Parts: sequence; structure tokens; C-alpha cells
Amino acid sequence: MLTENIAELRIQPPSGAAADWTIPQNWDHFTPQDHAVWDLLFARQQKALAGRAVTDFFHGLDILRLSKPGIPDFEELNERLFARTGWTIVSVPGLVPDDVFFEHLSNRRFPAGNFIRSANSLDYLEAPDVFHDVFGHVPLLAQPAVADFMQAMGAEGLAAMEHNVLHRLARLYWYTVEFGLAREAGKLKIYGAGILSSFGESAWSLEAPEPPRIDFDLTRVLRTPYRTDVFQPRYFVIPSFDALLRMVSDHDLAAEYRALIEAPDLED
Ligand code: HBI
Ligand code: FE
Repeated sequence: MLTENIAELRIQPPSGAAADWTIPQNWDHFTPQDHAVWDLLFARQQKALAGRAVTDFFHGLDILRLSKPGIPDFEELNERLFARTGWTIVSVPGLVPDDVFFEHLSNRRFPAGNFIRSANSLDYLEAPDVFHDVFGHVPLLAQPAVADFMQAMGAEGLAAMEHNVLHRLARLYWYTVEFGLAREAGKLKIYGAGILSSFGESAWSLEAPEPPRIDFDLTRVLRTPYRTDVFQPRYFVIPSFDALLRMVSDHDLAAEYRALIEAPDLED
């Protein structure tokens, strides 16, 4: 049957990519314009995030301040990152299949798109580029609890795929890793990479009157669909990265999913 055949089709990596979809970063292929876009985005986000991002993000940013200007050379970056938390950044051509993505995370490898947006579309992204992937995700991979949480998300992603409940795990990933807020010394701060790498959403997420900022609740998150095409209509707030890690280390997510089989989705 047609649908079964489609389900069995395995998408192959593009030519030049390894079986795990990685490619050499080939840092020298980036043009001066590519590096200028990185520098511009970096400076703009540093300003936009002052006072808005969690402290650990700024600590982690230090490891991105490398000797060469522009897009980080992963060889140099990985030396620093690996020494802190055992994570490595690997280059991929762009979006990779879910199983490939989670397999990398479960081995403490973070796939980063080996391209950067163009200077005339600084705010529009169809697929995650090296700025989102490295500026947004890498600083917090130097934080031990986040490093462990991300690895757990990889393992949980693979498990969720096997049980046909990837949409549940994807919601948890979305409302934490990509668009999470945290409370720090009583104030709301940003830690999600989708916000950290977005000029507009950095301010919107914390200061817009519209979106509710809801105390993190695992069941509620697993029941809440998300939008990928607009600034988020709601955010979930964690009390700490240790609490975030406990969310996956102290909970049997498979049991949570099973308990929600009949539960309707929630809006707000
Ligand atoms: N591939 N390169 C890349 N980056 C991602 O963030 C990514 C992906 N493939 C799948 C995927 N994310 C999603 O399945 C997760 O965000 C849930
Ligand atoms: Fe991301």
C-alpha cells in the first residue's frame, strides 16, 4: 500500500554527507560576507539579550569568543565545549531526519547547519542556520544540567519515535530547549535557543503583554500544541536547570504519554 511504502522510505543523506548526515565544516568555505552576517547578528543579539538572558547563557558565550572573527571554527569551539561538558558540535547540511537528530543528541553531539542566512534576510529563516544552532544552543550546552537534559532529550526522542508519540516529546523540546523562559532571582529570563537567536522575540517573550507566562507543568506542556510560524502565543517558565533535568530523570515520560492518550489538546 502506498502509505506503507512511504513510511518505509528512508531519506538518504545528500551526496558528500556521511551516513549520520554530518559533513566537514570546511571553515574556509565561508565568505567574508558570511562572517560579517555572523558578526552583525552576534553584536545585535548581545545587545538585545543584555539583562534578558539567563546568567549561564552569558557564561557560555565566552566559549564562542574565539580567536578568529566571524563564524566559529568548530575544531576550536569543540575543544572548549568538550572540555566542559563532553558535547561536540557537528556540521550538517540543514534539517536532518528526526531519528538522525535524536541519535546525535543522545551521543552528546549537536548538529549545526553549515550555512548562514543572507544579509538581506536577517530575521527570516526556513531552516536553522549556524547562527541559530551555535549562538542559540551552544552556550547553554556548556551548562552541566542543560548538557545532561539535552542528551536525555535525544534518548527520549528515539523512544518516543518508536512508540509513535513523537508529537509529545516535540512539545517538551519546543517549550524548553527552543522557547523556554526561566525564573532567576525572581525575574523572568530567556533560555530557549529560538528566542536567544531572535531579535524580535527577545523583547516580545519577556515584555509583550499578550502571551501568558505559565509555570512549567509537564502534563500541560505535553497537551499543548505549538506554532512555528509566529512569535509564541505562550511561554512556560522553569524554576531552574536542575528542575528541568529532574523533569526527565525523575519522570517516566512513556507513562506520562500513556496517561494522556485520551486527553484532548489544550490551548490556554
Ligand atoms: N535537524 N538540523 C536539525 N536541527 C534541528 O533542530 C532539528 C533537525 N531535525 C529534526 C528536529 N530538529 C526536530 O525533530 C526536533 O526539533 C524535535
Ligand atoms: Fe534550535
